[in-house]
Amino acid sequence: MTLNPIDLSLYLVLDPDLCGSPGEMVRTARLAAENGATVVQLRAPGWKKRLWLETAVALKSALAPLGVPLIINDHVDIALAVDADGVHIGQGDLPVEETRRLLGPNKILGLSVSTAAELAAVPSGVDYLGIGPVYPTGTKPDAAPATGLPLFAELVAATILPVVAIGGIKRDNCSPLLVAGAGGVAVVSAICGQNDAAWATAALREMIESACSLS
Ligand code: TZP
Ligand code: MG
Repeated sequence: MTLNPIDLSLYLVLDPDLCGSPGEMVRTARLAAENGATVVQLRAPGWKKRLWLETAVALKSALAPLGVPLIINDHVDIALAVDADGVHIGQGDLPVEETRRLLGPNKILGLSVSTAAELAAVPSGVDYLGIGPVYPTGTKPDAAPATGLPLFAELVAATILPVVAIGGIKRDNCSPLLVAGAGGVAVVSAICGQNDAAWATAALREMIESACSLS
Protein backbone atom coordinates (compact mmCIF):
# COMPACT_ATOMS: atom_id res chain seq x y z
CA MET A 1 0.00 0.00 0.00
CA THR A 2 1.22 3.46 -0.69
CA LEU A 3 1.51 6.04 2.04
CA ASN A 4 0.16 8.76 -0.24
CA PRO A 5 -3.44 8.11 -1.22
CA ILE A 6 -3.90 7.85 -4.97
CA ASP A 7 -5.79 10.68 -6.71
CA LEU A 8 -8.54 8.75 -8.51
CA SER A 9 -10.43 11.81 -9.73
CA LEU A 10 -9.92 11.23 -13.47
CA TYR A 11 -8.75 7.73 -14.19
CA LEU A 12 -8.02 6.85 -17.81
CA VAL A 13 -8.21 3.18 -18.80
CA LEU A 14 -6.48 2.69 -22.15
CA ASP A 15 -8.04 0.57 -24.89
CA PRO A 16 -5.88 -0.65 -27.81
CA ASP A 17 -8.80 -0.97 -30.24
CA LEU A 18 -10.20 2.49 -29.59
CA CYS A 19 -6.75 4.10 -29.62
CA GLY A 20 -5.74 2.22 -32.77
CA SER A 21 -2.15 1.25 -31.97
CA PRO A 22 0.28 1.01 -29.04
CA GLY A 23 1.87 4.29 -30.17
CA GLU A 24 -1.53 6.01 -30.15
CA MET A 25 -2.18 4.62 -26.67
CA VAL A 26 0.97 6.29 -25.42
CA ARG A 27 0.08 9.54 -27.20
CA THR A 28 -3.44 9.46 -25.74
CA ALA A 29 -2.06 8.79 -22.27
CA ARG A 30 0.35 11.72 -22.54
CA LEU A 31 -2.32 14.13 -23.76
CA ALA A 32 -4.69 12.99 -21.03
CA ALA A 33 -2.04 13.32 -18.32
CA GLU A 34 -1.21 16.82 -19.54
CA ASN A 35 -4.89 17.80 -19.41
CA GLY A 36 -6.11 16.54 -16.07
CA ALA A 37 -6.04 12.74 -15.95
CA THR A 38 -4.68 11.69 -12.56
CA VAL A 39 -4.12 7.94 -13.18
CA VAL A 40 -3.56 5.87 -16.32
CA GLN A 41 -4.22 2.14 -16.53
CA LEU A 42 -2.80 -0.04 -19.29
CA ARG A 43 -5.52 -2.56 -20.18
CA ALA A 44 -5.05 -4.76 -23.23
CA PRO A 45 -6.94 -8.07 -23.09
CA GLY A 46 -5.43 -10.52 -25.56
CA TRP A 47 -2.04 -8.88 -25.95
CA LYS A 48 1.14 -10.93 -25.81
CA LYS A 49 3.44 -10.20 -22.88
CA ARG A 50 6.20 -8.67 -25.04
CA LEU A 51 3.86 -5.96 -26.31
CA TRP A 52 2.62 -5.37 -22.78
CA LEU A 53 6.17 -4.85 -21.62
CA GLU A 54 7.20 -2.52 -24.45
CA THR A 55 4.07 -0.41 -24.14
CA ALA A 56 4.30 -0.26 -20.35
CA VAL A 57 7.91 0.97 -20.61
CA ALA A 58 6.85 3.71 -23.07
CA LEU A 59 3.91 4.70 -20.87
CA LYS A 60 6.07 4.92 -17.80
CA SER A 61 8.52 7.22 -19.60
CA ALA A 62 5.64 9.43 -20.74
CA LEU A 63 3.79 9.56 -17.42
CA ALA A 64 6.48 9.60 -14.73
CA PRO A 65 7.72 13.13 -15.60
CA LEU A 66 4.11 14.33 -15.31
CA GLY A 67 3.70 12.68 -11.90
CA VAL A 68 0.81 10.53 -13.12
CA PRO A 69 0.81 6.95 -11.80
CA LEU A 70 0.75 4.00 -14.19
CA ILE A 71 -1.42 1.04 -13.20
CA ILE A 72 -1.19 -2.31 -14.99
CA ASN A 73 -4.36 -4.33 -15.53
CA ASP A 74 -4.14 -7.97 -14.40
CA HIS A 75 -0.40 -8.62 -14.84
CA VAL A 76 1.74 -8.36 -11.71
CA ASP A 77 4.84 -9.50 -13.63
CA ILE A 78 4.58 -6.58 -16.07
CA ALA A 79 4.01 -4.12 -13.21
CA LEU A 80 7.11 -5.37 -11.42
CA ALA A 81 9.20 -5.52 -14.60
CA VAL A 82 8.61 -1.84 -15.40
CA ASP A 83 8.31 -0.66 -11.78
CA ALA A 84 4.79 0.58 -12.43
CA ASP A 85 2.87 2.21 -9.62
CA GLY A 86 0.41 -0.61 -9.18
CA VAL A 87 -1.93 -3.28 -10.50
CA HIS A 88 -5.68 -3.45 -11.02
CA ILE A 89 -7.34 -6.86 -10.81
CA GLY A 90 -10.83 -8.20 -11.37
CA GLN A 91 -12.83 -10.95 -9.75
CA GLY A 92 -11.43 -13.60 -12.12
CA ASP A 93 -7.78 -12.67 -11.77
CA LEU A 94 -5.24 -13.76 -9.17
CA PRO A 95 -6.85 -13.29 -5.75
CA VAL A 96 -6.03 -10.16 -3.74
CA GLU A 97 -3.86 -12.01 -1.21
CA GLU A 98 -1.61 -13.59 -3.86
CA THR A 99 -1.45 -10.36 -5.85
CA ARG A 100 -0.45 -8.36 -2.79
CA ARG A 101 2.16 -10.95 -1.81
CA LEU A 102 3.75 -10.79 -5.28
CA LEU A 103 3.45 -7.02 -5.56
CA GLY A 104 4.91 -6.21 -2.17
CA PRO A 105 3.57 -3.72 0.35
CA ASN A 106 4.41 -0.47 -1.45
CA LYS A 107 2.50 -0.67 -4.72
CA ILE A 108 -1.10 0.35 -5.37
CA LEU A 109 -3.63 -2.48 -5.68
CA GLY A 110 -7.09 -1.86 -7.15
CA LEU A 111 -9.96 -4.36 -7.34
CA SER A 112 -13.08 -4.37 -9.52
CA VAL A 113 -16.40 -4.94 -7.77
CA SER A 114 -19.86 -5.09 -9.36
CA THR A 115 -22.20 -6.37 -6.64
CA ALA A 116 -22.91 -6.12 -2.92
CA ALA A 117 -21.72 -9.72 -2.48
CA GLU A 118 -18.38 -8.95 -4.12
CA LEU A 119 -18.05 -5.85 -1.98
CA ALA A 120 -18.72 -7.80 1.20
CA ALA A 121 -15.96 -10.25 0.24
CA VAL A 122 -13.19 -7.68 -0.34
CA PRO A 123 -10.20 -8.71 1.79
CA SER A 124 -7.60 -6.39 3.26
CA GLY A 125 -4.69 -5.42 1.04
CA VAL A 126 -6.73 -3.44 -1.49
CA ASP A 127 -6.05 0.29 -1.87
CA TYR A 128 -9.07 1.28 -3.93
CA LEU A 129 -12.12 -0.23 -5.60
CA GLY A 130 -13.35 0.17 -9.16
CA ILE A 131 -17.13 -0.15 -8.97
CA GLY A 132 -19.16 -0.73 -12.11
CA PRO A 133 -20.18 -0.78 -14.77
CA VAL A 134 -22.38 1.96 -13.42
CA TYR A 135 -23.97 2.78 -16.75
CA PRO A 136 -24.29 0.47 -19.78
CA THR A 137 -21.08 0.27 -21.81
CA GLY A 138 -20.17 -1.09 -25.20
CA THR A 139 -16.46 -1.04 -24.44
CA LYS A 140 -16.28 -4.22 -22.34
CA PRO A 141 -18.49 -6.92 -23.89
CA ASP A 142 -18.20 -9.26 -20.88
CA ALA A 143 -18.95 -6.58 -18.29
CA ALA A 144 -21.43 -7.34 -15.50
CA PRO A 145 -24.88 -5.72 -15.75
CA ALA A 146 -24.86 -1.99 -15.02
CA THR A 147 -25.48 -1.17 -11.35
CA GLY A 148 -27.28 2.09 -12.06
CA LEU A 149 -26.85 5.12 -9.84
CA PRO A 150 -28.91 4.01 -6.77
CA LEU A 151 -27.02 0.72 -6.27
CA PHE A 152 -23.72 2.44 -7.03
CA ALA A 153 -24.45 4.95 -4.27
CA GLU A 154 -25.31 2.12 -1.85
CA LEU A 155 -22.06 0.31 -2.64
CA VAL A 156 -19.99 3.46 -2.16
CA ALA A 157 -21.68 4.10 1.18
CA ALA A 158 -20.93 0.54 2.32
CA THR A 159 -17.14 0.75 2.01
CA ILE A 160 -14.43 2.82 3.59
CA LEU A 161 -12.14 2.24 0.61
CA PRO A 162 -11.73 4.95 -2.02
CA VAL A 163 -13.94 4.20 -5.03
CA VAL A 164 -13.58 5.00 -8.69
CA ALA A 165 -16.75 4.61 -10.76
CA ILE A 166 -16.46 2.96 -14.19
CA GLY A 167 -18.68 2.12 -17.14
CA GLY A 168 -20.46 4.36 -19.62
CA ILE A 169 -19.19 7.53 -17.96
CA LYS A 170 -19.21 10.72 -20.02
CA ARG A 171 -19.12 14.43 -19.26
CA ASP A 172 -22.88 14.63 -18.90
CA ASN A 173 -23.36 11.76 -16.42
CA CYS A 174 -20.28 11.89 -14.17
CA SER A 175 -21.43 14.48 -11.62
CA PRO A 176 -23.95 12.32 -9.70
CA LEU A 177 -21.29 9.66 -9.18
CA LEU A 178 -19.00 12.14 -7.46
CA VAL A 179 -21.86 13.56 -5.44
CA ALA A 180 -22.66 9.96 -4.37
CA GLY A 181 -19.18 9.71 -2.87
CA ALA A 182 -16.94 8.35 -5.64
CA GLY A 183 -13.37 9.56 -5.39
CA GLY A 184 -13.26 9.73 -9.15
CA VAL A 185 -14.44 8.43 -12.49
CA ALA A 186 -12.70 5.96 -14.78
CA VAL A 187 -13.29 6.32 -18.49
CA VAL A 188 -12.27 4.52 -21.63
CA SER A 189 -14.25 5.69 -24.67
CA ALA A 190 -14.80 9.22 -23.33
CA ILE A 191 -11.09 9.77 -24.06
CA CYS A 192 -9.69 6.87 -26.13
CA GLY A 193 -10.57 7.25 -29.80
CA GLN A 194 -11.86 10.80 -29.38
CA ASN A 195 -10.70 13.15 -32.15
CA ASP A 196 -9.21 15.48 -29.57
CA ALA A 197 -8.16 13.51 -26.50
CA ALA A 198 -6.67 16.62 -24.89
CA TRP A 199 -9.93 18.55 -25.17
CA ALA A 200 -12.03 15.52 -24.09
CA THR A 201 -9.88 15.14 -20.97
CA ALA A 202 -9.92 18.84 -20.12
CA ALA A 203 -13.71 18.94 -20.52
CA LEU A 204 -14.16 15.94 -18.21
CA ARG A 205 -11.77 17.54 -15.72
CA GLU A 206 -13.89 20.69 -15.67
CA MET A 207 -17.08 18.70 -14.93
CA ILE A 208 -15.30 16.79 -12.15
CA GLU A 209 -14.05 19.99 -10.53
CA SER A 210 -17.49 21.54 -10.53
CA ALA A 211 -19.14 18.36 -9.21
CA CYS A 212 -16.54 18.12 -6.42
CA SER A 213 -17.21 21.70 -5.41
CA LEU A 214 -20.90 20.72 -4.95
CA SER A 215 -20.23 17.66 -2.79
N1 TZP B 1 -14.69 -2.34 -16.59
C1 TZP B 1 -15.97 -2.19 -16.30
S1 TZP B 1 -16.79 -1.30 -17.49
C2 TZP B 1 -15.37 -1.12 -18.39
C3 TZP B 1 -14.32 -1.74 -17.75
C4 TZP B 1 -12.93 -1.80 -18.23
C5 TZP B 1 -15.32 -0.37 -19.68
C6 TZP B 1 -15.69 1.06 -19.55
O1 TZP B 1 -15.55 1.70 -20.79
P1 TZP B 1 -16.33 3.04 -21.16
O2 TZP B 1 -15.99 3.27 -22.61
O3 TZP B 1 -15.78 4.13 -20.30
O4 TZP B 1 -17.78 2.77 -20.95
MG1 MG C 1 -8.78 -8.45 -15.07
